[in-house]
Amino acid sequence: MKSENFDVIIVGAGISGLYMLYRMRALGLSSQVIEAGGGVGGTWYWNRYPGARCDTDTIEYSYSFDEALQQEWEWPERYPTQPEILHYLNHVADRFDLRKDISFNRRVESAAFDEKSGRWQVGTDGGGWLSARFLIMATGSISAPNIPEIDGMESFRGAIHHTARWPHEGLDLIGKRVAVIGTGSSGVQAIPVIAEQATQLTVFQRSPQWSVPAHNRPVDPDFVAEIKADYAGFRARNRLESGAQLSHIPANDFSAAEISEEERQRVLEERWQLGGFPFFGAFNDITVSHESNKATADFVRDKIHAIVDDSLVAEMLTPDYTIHCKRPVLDSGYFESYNRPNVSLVDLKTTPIQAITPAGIRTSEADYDVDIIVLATGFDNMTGALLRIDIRGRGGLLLREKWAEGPVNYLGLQVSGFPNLFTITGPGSPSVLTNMMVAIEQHVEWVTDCINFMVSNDHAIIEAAEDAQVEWVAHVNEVANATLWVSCHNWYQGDNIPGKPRVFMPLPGFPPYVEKCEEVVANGYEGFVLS
Ligand code: N01
Repeated sequence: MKSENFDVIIVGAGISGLYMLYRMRALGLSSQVIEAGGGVGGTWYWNRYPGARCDTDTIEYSYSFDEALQQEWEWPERYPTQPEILHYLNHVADRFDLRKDISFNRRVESAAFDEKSGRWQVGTDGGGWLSARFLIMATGSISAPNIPEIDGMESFRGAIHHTARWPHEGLDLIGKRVAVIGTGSSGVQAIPVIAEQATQLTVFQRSPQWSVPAHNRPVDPDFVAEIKADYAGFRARNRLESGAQLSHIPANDFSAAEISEEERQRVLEERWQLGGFPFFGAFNDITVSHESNKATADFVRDKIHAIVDDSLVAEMLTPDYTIHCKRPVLDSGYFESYNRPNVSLVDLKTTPIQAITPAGIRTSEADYDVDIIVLATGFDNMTGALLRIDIRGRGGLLLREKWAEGPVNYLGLQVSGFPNLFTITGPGSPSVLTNMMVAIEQHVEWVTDCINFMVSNDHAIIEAAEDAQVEWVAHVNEVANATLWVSCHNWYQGDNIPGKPRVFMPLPGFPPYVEKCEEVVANGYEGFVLS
């Protein structure tokens, strides 16, 4: 039987976990990935809802660590579909022979630091214990589904499916009456596809979205050839020059305040035609300037009203908060769906859901009979996947207690009192405000260098210092508070989860963050205690 004692345990076989395993192996460390799912892929293994697709261009939503890998892989379209990304991640697992060190269908339920041995004891749902010197939480920022508690849910005669737990065998929606609750990225992607299949689709909207067209299209082979001629250069520019944004097309270098109304409209229309995240870069200050933000929002408001035939429905679909404050959403025919005769919209702000009944959904105003309810209700983001595990550090301190008032850590990488435990793209790091691929690679590489340093220098323990952590949390708050991201209800601040402490979790600004991480290392792991 395989030993259950390792140098490194990695939780999760998604994009982070796979790359972490590859790096740990290269250091010659015995490593094991524990994965709850039946295959690799993390978010792309679980999120199989109709229309699921990434909203970052394929050319940059892929690993950059291996030149041959990035040269050989061909993506067919501008944005990859969920099956294509899963295919890619399976290819990576095979190409680097990663599966032999991954334990599938095994969920980590607990992890406790043993102060005597300086090792982590990890408990899984299959029973038994594993132990390791280093514990790396590659559990994903957006992976713990949010299943709302609605009265009567268990009484529903039909089926209820969360978008992130979609049946692997698919779901036949032809001829069905379908309800979708939630209009975030998942709902907005699923709605146009479901609308084409279902007899009747009723969308239950709590907050409207400033969605912009994705403009998906086949990739241009000339463009790809040009990138691949210097892929390393393209990646480097993406990482630091354009700040690991969700598009390689940089923002314009002016504010709305600097140009005339006519020029604003021209620039916004040009960006609208580009589609996707470049739209939000029409001005260089949409996340900090009310003027640029309002000009952009007004433009999208007009677009929504131009697309949606029924002006009352268009009004219901138009947000009243700052644009780009909630995580931006891209769509392919979302607003157009509401012009279909089989699609209707229910505004939960004016008519909240009261219960799920055996026949469907009851709001304060009406009963809606449906066959299938789709919960596109998102996730307990950034902290959920970590806090659903019983993680105990020094003295048995529970991470859940340490984070009772919100997540605290140093660099988004380590929590004081939890030695040798690393979080990949944890709260307090740029993570979800960037192209996740870039943020993940940067974290995996930093952790690899750190572990290599420890092993080479005979250090047993690394742990975030409490004072460095306090300073870091204050820094994250200060940076976030200077932006418009704190001006609305969004999941960056945990607003979507009842009772979750309201703390802005990701850190805006990738290049300064990378600089800080490098400076910490250059100063001998400043802010960490090594022993
Ligand atoms: O989740 P969300 P998601 N009753 O939290 C509503 C990434 N992603 O799965 O806004 C009724 O954004 C909630 O309302 P409100 C991306 O980073 C990327 O869509 O909280 N409604 C909201 O409308 C994204 O941001 C891709 O008021 C309830 C919706 O449900 C993140 O994942 C694709 C409710 C949830 O939206 C999460 O996206 C998919 C309740 N009790 C996801 N609770 C791409 O790459 C919540 N809602 C394209």
